[in-house]
Amino acid sequence: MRTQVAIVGAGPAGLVLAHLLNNAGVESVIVENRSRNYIQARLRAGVLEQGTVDLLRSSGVGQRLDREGLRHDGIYLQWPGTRQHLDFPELCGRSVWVYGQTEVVKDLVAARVANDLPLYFEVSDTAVHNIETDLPTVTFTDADGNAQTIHCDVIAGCDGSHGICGPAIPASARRTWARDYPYGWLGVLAQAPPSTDELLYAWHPHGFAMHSMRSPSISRLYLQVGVAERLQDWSDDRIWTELTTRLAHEDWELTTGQLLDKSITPMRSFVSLPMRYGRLFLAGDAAHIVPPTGAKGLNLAVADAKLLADAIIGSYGSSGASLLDAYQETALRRVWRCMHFSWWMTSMLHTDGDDPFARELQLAQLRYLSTSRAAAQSLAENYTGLPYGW
Ligand code: RFL
Ligand code: PHB
Repeated sequence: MRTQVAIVGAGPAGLVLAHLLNNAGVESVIVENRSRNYIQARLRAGVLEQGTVDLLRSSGVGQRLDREGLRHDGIYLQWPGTRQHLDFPELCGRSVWVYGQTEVVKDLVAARVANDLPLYFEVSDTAVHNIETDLPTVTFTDADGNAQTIHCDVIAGCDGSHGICGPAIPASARRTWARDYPYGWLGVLAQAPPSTDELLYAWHPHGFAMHSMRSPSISRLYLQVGVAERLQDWSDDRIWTELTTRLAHEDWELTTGQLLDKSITPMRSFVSLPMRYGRLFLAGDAAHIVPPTGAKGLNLAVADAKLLADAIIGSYGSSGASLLDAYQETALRRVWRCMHFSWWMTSMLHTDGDDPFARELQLAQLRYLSTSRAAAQSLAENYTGLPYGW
């Protein structure tokens, strides 16, 4: 088959890119190796920046987000004895929305299917070819076992951190930057009304804990655990006891409930360049990963997709190749800002061994955030997301 843009991966990056291209009349084909049910159920991020929400709305997929998304005007930072609220609209004029990544994916897939646009699920053997030429192709085996070839102008590698597009760039042309953390997050989804009106990030001598939510009846909670921890060693009772201890605050109670899902995610900061090699462009987790503490992974994937969509649309119009040529440099400004913010939030909130010096620095930083408007403002503008074009 022939299309203008072949997109590998139907995560937020690939789906947003395809949606924006379609709005501008640019054709694309998406190939995804998982099933529709799988990608619509995979539990991941939960916080949308103001810019992500504005983009989804203005591009025509914001109706359910408007109905069901929960606007949040701040977060709580907590450490023993103190629960500090940061008021985002007051600090920086912006907010965030709690609306699960699964919901964003469902809305974008529904829009694509409703318009009868090509989206192949359950493909295998995806490979990219001739990326250094003007005639790149993507080959794959479709769900019925038929070998397929897509001829295109541009390949968008939106296939996440375990995809095939990044590794298709010759190793001699690649450079990576990485930081692995000696801990991960044990995440649970609970049938329990949220016990807090805002997301709560808590420093505790036992390790970080956080209280988030998905709806008025479903809570999402996380515990810092060691990298080697195994899920089978965490009974539901042990999880609730530890959450209750780490999130404890005077005159406040954590509502417990049935656990609907449990998982452990390792934490990593990672950048792999180039984001462009010939006619192959990488977007989202395919090029960079952040630890979840700053709630940036999904938003960064959407920001890349927006930038790449504008560049590809421009390449068919009067601006020619200039935006495509600028893509990596423009994207990287936001990527490294988010790398720093996510690393900083992570380092401030997670305990790392029993280092008393590190612990006092973390508490000094938290106290500073609660007393200095300048410090709080910096957190607020990064958390709610810098405007596009920044
Ligand atoms: P995605 O969402 O991983 O989508 C990539 C898609 O590509 C498909 N794919 C292929 N398709 C065809 N052929 C191949 N060879 C393919 N290889 C892969 C995959 O099946 C998938 O559908 O990347 P994208 O679009 O860049 O979006 C990025 C976000 O998903 C990611 O940054 C965040 O979800 C990160 N993240 C979290 N971020 C937060 O802000 N808060 C969180 O709580 C949070 N939890 C998480 C996370 C990421 C996780 N991963 C990647 C393991 C929890 C997990 C488990
Ligand atoms: C979530 O709701 O899953 C969530 C929220 C904020 C984060 C990370 C995850 O920083």
